[in-house]
Amino acid sequence: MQPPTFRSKAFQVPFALWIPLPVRLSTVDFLDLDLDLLELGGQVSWAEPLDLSKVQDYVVYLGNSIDRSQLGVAQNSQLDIRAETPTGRFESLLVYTRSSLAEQSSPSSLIFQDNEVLLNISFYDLDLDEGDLGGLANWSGTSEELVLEYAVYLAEICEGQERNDTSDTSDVATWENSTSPDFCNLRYIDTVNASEPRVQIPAETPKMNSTHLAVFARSALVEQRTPSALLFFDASASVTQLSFADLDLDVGQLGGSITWQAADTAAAPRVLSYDVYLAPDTAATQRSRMGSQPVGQEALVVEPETDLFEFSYIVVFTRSALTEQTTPVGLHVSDTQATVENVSFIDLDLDFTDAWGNLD
Ligand SMILES: [Ca+2]
Ligand SMILES: [Ca+2]
Ligand SMILES: [Ca+2]
Ligand SMILES: [Ca+2]
Repeated sequence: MQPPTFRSKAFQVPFALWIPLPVRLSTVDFLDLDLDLLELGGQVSWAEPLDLSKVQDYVVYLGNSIDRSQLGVAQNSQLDIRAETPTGRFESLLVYTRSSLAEQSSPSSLIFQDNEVLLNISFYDLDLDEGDLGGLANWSGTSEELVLEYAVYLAEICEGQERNDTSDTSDVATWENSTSPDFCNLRYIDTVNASEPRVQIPAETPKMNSTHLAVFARSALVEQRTPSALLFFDASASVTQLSFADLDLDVGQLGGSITWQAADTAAAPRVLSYDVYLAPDTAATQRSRMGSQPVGQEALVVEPETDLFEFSYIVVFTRSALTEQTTPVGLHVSDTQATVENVSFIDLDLDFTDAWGNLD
């Protein structure tokens, strides 16, 4: 007897073959360990009849009231369903005992549960540079019964995602094209145990073209093909309107007040403090610390006679709970007042000289 395929019409057997066997199986058990929707995988098991004398083997199908599709034949009381087996339009697992003459006429059956893991992911970016990511990603909706671990990636939606299936109308294509997008250019972040559904993404992780965090659940059998995903927010927050008037009249020395305005981006609430440095350029890979201020104090006093050394920029970095920015806002220091124009300049800034005593 040829097993029907998925595309078969209602399964029909010549009447003469329906010879009932005296044995009927008890409970059929199955735990779906393929964690994608519309896909099954795992072990079907059943209790064998006490009298095995007439039993040759067991035939397992996916089925519904009018149709069925053979999954396999088992010699004992279990059958492994390979991962990624499409559920198709079926809702039950059917197990028939088979003698040397024929299959049982009515099977033992189980309405299976198609398990799917769909996570609710969140990520709070605390790397305040645009294009850098860093911070905690975590998720809920976990099932420790089904999931052993999670693999976490950065990903982007594949080009030409809007594929319609007019060219391929087979059943299989219909099942495989779920509404969730496919992801491309996956970049591995980490794998974590199911009991710890979170990942610390290190600061300075380049965003590149990634738009999503993708989390694949892994069961004892197989990893999901369709991940849960989050369209993440790349936080960025830099100070604005950085300014400084040098009131120290000596060449090569600074004195005065550096002022700036708080970041004006959506991520501004993630800024906790500001770090101020002197640097030779705006990249500020080399720098000399001047001081730090908490948010709310957008100014730093530079005491007179502060040496400029070889530096020519004041740079201000924002700092989050995770890290300091990589790319600061910079201001070229104009140290030109310290020439003959300085007399009139002093007259304009009596408050400053009061505050710091007499200038030399
Ligand atoms: Ca799968
Ligand atoms: Ca499933
Ligand atoms: Ca960022
Ligand atoms: Ca950074």
